[in-house]
Amino acid sequence: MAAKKTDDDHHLKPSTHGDAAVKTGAAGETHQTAGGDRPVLTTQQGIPVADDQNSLKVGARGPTLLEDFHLREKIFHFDHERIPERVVHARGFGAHGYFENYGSLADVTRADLFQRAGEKTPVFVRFSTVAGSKGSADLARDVRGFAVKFYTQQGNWDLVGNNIPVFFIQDAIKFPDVIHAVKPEPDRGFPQAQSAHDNFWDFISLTPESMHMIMWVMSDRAIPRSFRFMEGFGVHTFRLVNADGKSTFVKFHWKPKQGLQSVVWNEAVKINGADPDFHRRDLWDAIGAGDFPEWELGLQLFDEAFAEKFDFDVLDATKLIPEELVPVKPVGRMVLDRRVDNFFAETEQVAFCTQNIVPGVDFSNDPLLQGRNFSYLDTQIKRLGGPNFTHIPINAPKCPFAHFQQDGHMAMHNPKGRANYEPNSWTADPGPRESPEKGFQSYPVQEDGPKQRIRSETFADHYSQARQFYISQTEVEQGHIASALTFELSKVETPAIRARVVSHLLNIDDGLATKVAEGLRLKATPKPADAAKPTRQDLKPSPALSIIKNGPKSFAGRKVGALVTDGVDAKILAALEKALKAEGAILKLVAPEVGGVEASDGAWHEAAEKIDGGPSVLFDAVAILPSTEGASRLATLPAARDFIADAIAHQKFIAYVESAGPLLEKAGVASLDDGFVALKSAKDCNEFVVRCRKLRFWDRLTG
Ligand code: HDD
Repeated sequence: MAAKKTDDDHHLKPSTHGDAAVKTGAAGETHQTAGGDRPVLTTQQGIPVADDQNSLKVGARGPTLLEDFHLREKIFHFDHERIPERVVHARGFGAHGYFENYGSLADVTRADLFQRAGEKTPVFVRFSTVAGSKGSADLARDVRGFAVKFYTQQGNWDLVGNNIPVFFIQDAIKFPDVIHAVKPEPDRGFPQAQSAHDNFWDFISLTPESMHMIMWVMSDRAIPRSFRFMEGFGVHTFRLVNADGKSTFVKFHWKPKQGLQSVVWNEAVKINGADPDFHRRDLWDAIGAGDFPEWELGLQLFDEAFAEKFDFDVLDATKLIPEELVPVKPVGRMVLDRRVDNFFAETEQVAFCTQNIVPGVDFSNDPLLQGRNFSYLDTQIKRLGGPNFTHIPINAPKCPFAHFQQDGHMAMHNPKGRANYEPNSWTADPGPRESPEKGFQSYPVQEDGPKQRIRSETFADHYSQARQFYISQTEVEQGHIASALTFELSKVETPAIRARVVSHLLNIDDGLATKVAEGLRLKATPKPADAAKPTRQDLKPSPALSIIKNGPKSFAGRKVGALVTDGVDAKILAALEKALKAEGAILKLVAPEVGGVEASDGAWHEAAEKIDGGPSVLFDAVAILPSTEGASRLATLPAARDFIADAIAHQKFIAYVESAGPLLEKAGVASLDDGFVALKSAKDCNEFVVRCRKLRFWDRLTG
């Protein structure tokens, strides 16, 4: 493929990223054109290519010659295109944006990005699933990674979080075990991107510390509607340190301005088939349409005194601090406003490291965090091929930097001059020197104790917060947790493992354990698992932990799929589109043929999807708008009937016109509940949009 002529173009011009050393040589403009504006195709060495269609042969049907350097280079390069995928979080999607600071946080931190109101710091964010490989589907039931790289004026700060505020394990030494257990089983190499198998649940059932996290991953948090509608959490307790050296503990939160939203499991399974790229496409489309997603960064700040008296250990990553106890203080907003130009260069090569912190931020002794600080640097060397991965533009700081690390594979920042060590006594070009005033200072925490492999007693309560999470959910959400556990354990082939998991659930909530035991048809209820500490029954529900209680106030950023045919009522279509636009939502037309339909006024409307490729699972709500004739035609198409049947089963709001009758009947609609809205006028279209703000008509499930 011919290279585009852009500033970043490595094929045409030496790289201009960051370092003067690489700009030397040619002025950078190609001196050859193939006609018009198109540059001549060259080899990587810049040699113009005359024929890119045929290899060099002896005669028309003779052997290919080894001297064909263009053929050899082209195939050699292709052979080396792949780099190892991430050992976890392999499937991800990134975007650029900025963090805008609300006001000075100088009282708690000297971190430069938090000093001045309104200051913007560039960021790159990568969202991901954990277990699946690079080509797996987006809607796996899984934790989502939420990794943010802040390019601050004092270096890169990576906040490598998840969309769940707690973790499976308390000590990094168990990370390879939990990941081995969830990944495809080693003998058979499956299942892909799924926790519903024996190895995972075997490990979990033998690891009671995972129970709180299990409540989260069996909840709707693990099947988000989109990256845009999920929270992010730094998980660990970190420290903030101010200019006077005073330390404050902190937990980081990202709150989506768009509100929280998830899909239901039956929908997730179908989305994976209909559009395995559902999440990445959503982010790509939203940013492309100028509907930039936004999150507020919030801090939970607390001191040693709070940490001492809190019911749980703040160093235990399987615990959270309820927001009702320590409120989340909003300190800035992050806006994602730019797509990547090149997926590989940016999303694939970005290297997050928890060890990347800036002056004013510091670690805590959380043993999970301490282990992570080794793992991320180590894995980047394997993945990106050497110690110079910071020379890759997406990983390079955007502030001035100067150090004596040198050479290695693919070194791009090569200092000039003689000095490559310090101290040195050269006067001409001595290079950088350390600065006790400006440089990073570790918080001088006093540590003392015997060297030992031990888990603190304060980490021993594995069930109380799991229970607190469960009782904080709405009835609908509790039902989803029970169904998810039942589904997953039904895929487990070993009955003893199923029973062992239920024995833990008995320590969390009797009702939940009973539902799951019945769902599995366990012959006998197991004894509750031995618990190091009894489950506390007195923890109050924390409403902040429910998705449904924290839904959006508007339907903005959501999508309605309208099933249309020739003869669609032009007035209704226009009114619906207008009402959705006013709300900030989008209307997509789904038609029997992708070419489109002719509306009642003779106007032509192109379709976004042919019915087979646009099932209702891809939309937040649907509108059934065929003409009478169209409805009869659609009634013969299984995809059209499924469109409606699924929308009903997934508790979606459904707008319809009277002429849709024959289709609704064929789709098995027996009675129209309050989730259906008849569209007769523009007013009805507005009413439909207002109803959609609730996202789902949950009463259809419980009523
Ligand atoms: Fe991790 C990737 C988040 C525990 C070792 N992790 C990775 C990514 C995210 C997280 C979001 C993807 C980054 C990207 O998009 O490139 N990980 C977490 C969170 C954890 C956590 C929130 C617990 C609080 N991780 C964890 C432990 C270890 C690792 C305990 C090892 C001891 N994680 C890695 C890794 C990865 C990684 C092997 C794989 C690819 C990468 O780092 O760059 O180093």
